[in-house]
Amino acid sequence: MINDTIVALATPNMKSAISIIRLSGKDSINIVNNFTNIDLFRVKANTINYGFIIDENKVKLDEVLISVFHNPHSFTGEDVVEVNTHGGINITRKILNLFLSNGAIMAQPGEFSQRAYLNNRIDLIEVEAIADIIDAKSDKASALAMLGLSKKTTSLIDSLKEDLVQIIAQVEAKIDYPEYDDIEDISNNEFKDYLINFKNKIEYIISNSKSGKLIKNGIKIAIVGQPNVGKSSLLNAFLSEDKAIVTDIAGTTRDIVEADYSLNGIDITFLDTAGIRYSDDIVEKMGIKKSYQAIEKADLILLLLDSTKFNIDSFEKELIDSKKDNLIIVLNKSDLSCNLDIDGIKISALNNDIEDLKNEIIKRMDLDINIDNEALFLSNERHLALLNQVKNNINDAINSLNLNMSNDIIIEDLEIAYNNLQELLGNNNADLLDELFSRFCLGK
Ligand SMILES: Nc1nc2c(ncn2[C@@H]2O[C@H](COP(=O)(O)OP(=O)(O)OP(=O)(O)O)[C@@H](O)[C@H]2O)c(=O)[nH]1
Ligand SMILES: [Mg+2]
Repeated sequence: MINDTIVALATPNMKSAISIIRLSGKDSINIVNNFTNIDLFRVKANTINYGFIIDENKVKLDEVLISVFHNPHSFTGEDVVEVNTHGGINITRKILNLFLSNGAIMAQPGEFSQRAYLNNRIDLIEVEAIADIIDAKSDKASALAMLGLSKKTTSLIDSLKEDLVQIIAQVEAKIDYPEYDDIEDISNNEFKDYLINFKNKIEYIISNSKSGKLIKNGIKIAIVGQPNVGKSSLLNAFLSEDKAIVTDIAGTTRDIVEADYSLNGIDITFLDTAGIRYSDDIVEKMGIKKSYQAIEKADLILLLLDSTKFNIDSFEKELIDSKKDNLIIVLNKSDLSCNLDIDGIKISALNNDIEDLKNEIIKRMDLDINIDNEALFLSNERHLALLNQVKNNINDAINSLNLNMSNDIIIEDLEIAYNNLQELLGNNNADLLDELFSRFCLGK
């Protein structure tokens, strides 16, 4: 199997309070044991032990804490040693080099997790959950990743596989032992009901996954409109700080002002844009071009209108028509007189009166997501693609059933569906594994 002992920094390569150097592999205890006063072959597993790292010349390099984890009870399933050193860049590198020149080799990014997977300590869903936890930028994104780590996603897939096996077994029994009366025979209609039920479950998960993706990736909201309608004021009202420059001069914002915000635990990136109008000014024109690009890349557009005006512009009309599914019309300056006869959310950015708009965003983007409920979210594109394939496989089976095709053909569709579910948990597709593990940082 895997013979090498790998080593890497498990903490960032920068000055910090402590650094952790992690080794995994059959020589890891031996390698570190040669350079410490602690007898690592005798210490209790999973405990942390005080001592020193001492080099070949008997020079004490650092005062450290060392933990030993015996296979298979470690993250990788191999013998693992973790050395907590002081977090100086030089001393950490020195100790790392000591292990590298005495039997350990440098780990590739993700190699610790890869070994955990290859040693059956974790399945692919957990591998991805670890990457997601590291990447998570909001509370909900972390909670979502934890679902993957707590095996909830794995047990969901397992239960779907079990359902499918039950269905396949019943049909197989019908084909193989038609003469046995005691095998419960299922009618085509019953069979179809099973399949439809199963498909509904898959569709439910797919629809929930929309929320999962939102939680994981966050959303981009572009604030657009004519100059001086209060776009930058609105951005500042959300953030409760003077992030963007606000003046009563039309054309103040020339570039995109980007800011992070959290609404209901969901990560939001606001894009405050240059006011859209006809302009001869080269710089302003470039800014307006960027405003249109922001419109295209946004998940949601807040079209800000000045409610004291009497009518709207043609570009605003076009935007409302072409983007109606992901656009909210916002009537700003509602503290003044409202002359615009158009439906929208009334706010006053100047007075921080924006609660109604926050609620509308939550409603429109379905941000009221409760992670604690039993609904499962698959936020990962790979999972979703496979689940969609499963859905198609089941549809094929239902169609074959409707056409009175033979049970063998139907079973074939169901077996493909089963394999797709299996692939969610991991197969031996080497490209996929390389791609997945390379997303990790060194030492993970
Ligand atoms: N009365 C009132 N004035 C507002 C409100 N929001 C913004 N303003 C004023 O409108 C003017 C323009 O505000 P900005 O936030 O700079 O407008 P903008 O849309 O970013 O403008 P550009 O960057 O030029 O496109 C400023 O004088 C603000 O104080 C509001 O809700 N009520
Ligand atoms: Mg502005």
